[in-house]
Amino acid sequence: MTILEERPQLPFEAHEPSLMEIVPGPRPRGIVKFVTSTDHKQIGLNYLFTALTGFLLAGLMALVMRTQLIVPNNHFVTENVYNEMFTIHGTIMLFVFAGPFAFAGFGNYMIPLMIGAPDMAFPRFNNLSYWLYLGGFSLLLAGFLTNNGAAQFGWFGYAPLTEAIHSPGPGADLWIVGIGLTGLSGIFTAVNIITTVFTLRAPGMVMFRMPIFVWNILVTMFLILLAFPVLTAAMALLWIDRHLGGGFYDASKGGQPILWQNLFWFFGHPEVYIIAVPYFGVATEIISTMSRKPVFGYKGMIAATLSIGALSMGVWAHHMYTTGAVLLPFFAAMSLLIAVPTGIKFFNWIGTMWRGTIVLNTAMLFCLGFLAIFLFGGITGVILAQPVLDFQVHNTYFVVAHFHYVLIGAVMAGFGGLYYWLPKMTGRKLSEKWGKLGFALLFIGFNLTFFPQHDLGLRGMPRRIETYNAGMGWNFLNELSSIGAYITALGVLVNVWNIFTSWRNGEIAGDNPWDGQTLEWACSSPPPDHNFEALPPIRSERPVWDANHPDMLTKVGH
Ligand code: HEM
Ligand SMILES: [Cu+2]
Repeated sequence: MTILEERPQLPFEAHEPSLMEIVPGPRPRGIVKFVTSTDHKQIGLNYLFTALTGFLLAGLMALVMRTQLIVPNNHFVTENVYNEMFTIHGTIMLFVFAGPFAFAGFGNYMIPLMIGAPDMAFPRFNNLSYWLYLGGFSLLLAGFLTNNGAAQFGWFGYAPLTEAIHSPGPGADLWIVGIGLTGLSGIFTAVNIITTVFTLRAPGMVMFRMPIFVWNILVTMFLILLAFPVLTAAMALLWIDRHLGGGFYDASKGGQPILWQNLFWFFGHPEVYIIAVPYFGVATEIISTMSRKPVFGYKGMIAATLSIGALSMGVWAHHMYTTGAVLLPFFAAMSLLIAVPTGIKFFNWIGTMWRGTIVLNTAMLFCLGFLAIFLFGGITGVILAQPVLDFQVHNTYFVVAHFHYVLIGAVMAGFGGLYYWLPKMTGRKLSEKWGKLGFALLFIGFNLTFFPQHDLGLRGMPRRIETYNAGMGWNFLNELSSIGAYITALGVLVNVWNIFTSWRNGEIAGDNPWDGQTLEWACSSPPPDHNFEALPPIRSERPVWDANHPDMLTKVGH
């Protein structure tokens, strides 16, 4: 049937309110804004602030541990307290700080700006995600207030140690629910970001013109969708075991403790990339801007990220070599394969800097720090991926050194991101003088803390011990490591102080302080509620550069 009549004009259609119409009246401020805002920028800031708080608290716990270990036979804290410390330190660092800082903090703030969107696809859902995350963080901390204290079984909570009989009391339950809530929050954020990227890109912003940071977050969000539900399920089963008489992980009831390890690491290995891949994106943006060049091998970079994502789903059992329950050659081969796309990325980063006019400011220094530290962690990773070698150093300080190199490599890029993007968020630059000092302290302190731990591992010092005897040959290296931790802490303080003072008194940044290339530099600093007054034409992956340097247009090969 064909309708011949004109569609009747309804009166309200004439001035249908535009999506971004400014609501008149006073805007919420301060705490009310913090609680109620659905603006992706405010929510991004909430995440950044909360994650940094987590970093500081977990850092304090690290200092407690390193103080305990500075001399042999020390009694600074008891064994139980030491166990609580490494469990909650690890859990907060991973679930509250390192992951959400990048994918939810920078991700929320930057993705709509980078693709020319007014906000996220589901702003209220976004607000809910933040509150779930804050709730999870609070529950993890609440464990310390209970009679038996917080959980003490390590961040990967191996069965059967987590069963009610071995870990009685609410500390372990708070840990389960706390992780569950941050996991739900991550899943919701993933749904939100994926929808935003697929549906809200500005005209001209085709997928292959999106900044690498957006691509990396997109891949990360798919990894979250694949991995986090498995973690939630594992936690739910554990809860049933503890409270409803289940026996999933309890051999005496016909269950299998190794089931926990499989479920946990099926999540836990991708988690490493859920943490790292967004920081790869941050580093790529900074390196390209500060080298004043487009990203070298843009599509190769995206392909490498996609294959890292895919491979990372198939290597979980390299955490379980010594259980005797896994097919060693398969998991070793898969693990080694991941070095290939990661290597491609390193070549692309170097290629981006190659013959560039490099601006060696604090943000860029942090990226160079990231390259060096992450590379080193990657190399010890290749060592650990060989079963014959892993059997020697499994559960020693060699492993502690390895994963801190990987994770703190990522954190370096995160600090770089703060120096790079805070001017957009606050309108003010951070002090370069304090920034460089903060970088130097962090870089030196970090290496002093963790480099000696490789040797400690080779000398047989097991991880997760609260003290050791004097005659083991471990004294000097532990002393170095603890001194390094204090220097690292000083470096963190200098950077945090710089952030807060520059927020008020820093040099005014202007819209585009770094001669940036991607869309976030086209709006004012900080951006208005609706983000953009006008968009430059988007004809390549660096529209702002093309608009500002018409003589040096990006060659578009696609
Ligand atoms: C910056 C200074 C840091 C210091 C001094 C530090 C120190 C420590 C210490 C002493 C342990 C316990 C080792 C043991 O007894 O086995 C530990 C464990 C751990 N740390 Fe850190 N850490 C730092 C930063 C980080 C960061 C940034 C992350 C993650 C992003 C992280 C993640 C972990 C994890 C996952 C564990 C394992 C916990 C467990 O065994 O269950 N750490 N750290
Ligand atoms: Cu792994």
